[in-house]
Amino acid sequence: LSLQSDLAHAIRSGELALYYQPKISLTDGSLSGFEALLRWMHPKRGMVSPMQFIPLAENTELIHPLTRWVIREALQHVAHWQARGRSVPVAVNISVNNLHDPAFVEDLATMLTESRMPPGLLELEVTESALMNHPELALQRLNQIRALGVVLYIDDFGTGFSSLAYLKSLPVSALKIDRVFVAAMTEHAQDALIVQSTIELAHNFGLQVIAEGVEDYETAEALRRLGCDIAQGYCFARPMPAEEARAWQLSDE
Ligand code: G
Ligand code: G
Ligand code: MN
Ligand code: NA
Repeated sequence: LSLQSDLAHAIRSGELALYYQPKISLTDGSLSGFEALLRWMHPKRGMVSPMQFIPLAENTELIHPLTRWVIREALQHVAHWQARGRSVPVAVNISVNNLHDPAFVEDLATMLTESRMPPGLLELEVTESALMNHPELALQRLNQIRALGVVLYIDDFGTGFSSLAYLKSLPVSALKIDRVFVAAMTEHAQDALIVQSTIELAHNFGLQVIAEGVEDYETAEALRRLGCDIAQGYCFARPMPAEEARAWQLSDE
């Protein structure tokens, strides 16, 4: 009856799906990859948001099989697209519990080997607050993951409390600016300044910047002028099923 016991069943019974949201290069408008976002088609409740069930999974051991399912599924889509001539990186969100799991890195290596995909086509997003929960362990795990060739991003950047010294030590390729700042940047000068300083900070550290939650062209254009590298949001496309994501790739060629 509970959502929690339903979730254990959902992982085995095909009720879960990954939706893909395009990430667009602000330099030339090309497709730079997708973020995979988990969806649960519950037989009775309809679509349940990950905001409801990820916390449930995190409070139980379910987050471990769940994240592994997501990574395998994403790698299968990457392989499917590559067989059709297109190498598209996919970013998967992982949770703080995955970083604390001693078996995670080894299992990740196994999943990559089994997929036969270049590890650089898999990107993992870790929120800034997840890192700060246990900074030294997180750093150690991120180094191990990076050594596999997987690309790392800090998600929801600007809402956690990482120090510059810590940030400098992380083996990440990009910062994703949290959408609360992006959404408000054309209306509020302070948010625009936060976005601008984040872009400068990231570039000074040799990192790329991805803006999320870009809902209109005015914001996309403001971000482009500030030198933001990549944007993602409803202005370009909503998260979509894998087959539609394939059609999107074709329209970009
Ligand atoms: O698409 P959106 O509303 O649905 O996602 C809501 C939240 O759920 C976001 O914070 C997103 O990062 C998170 N989320 C989406 N898919 C996954 C996933 O596969 N794993 C984890 N850990 N979080 C996810
Ligand atoms: O927390 P994370 O950044 O992983 O999650 C991304 C979340 O943002 C998902 O819930 C996704 O569906 C949502 N999202 C993607 N584009 C937009 C947008 O343009 N506006 C808003 N409000 N949400 C978005
Ligand atoms: Mn994310
Ligand atoms: Na985010």
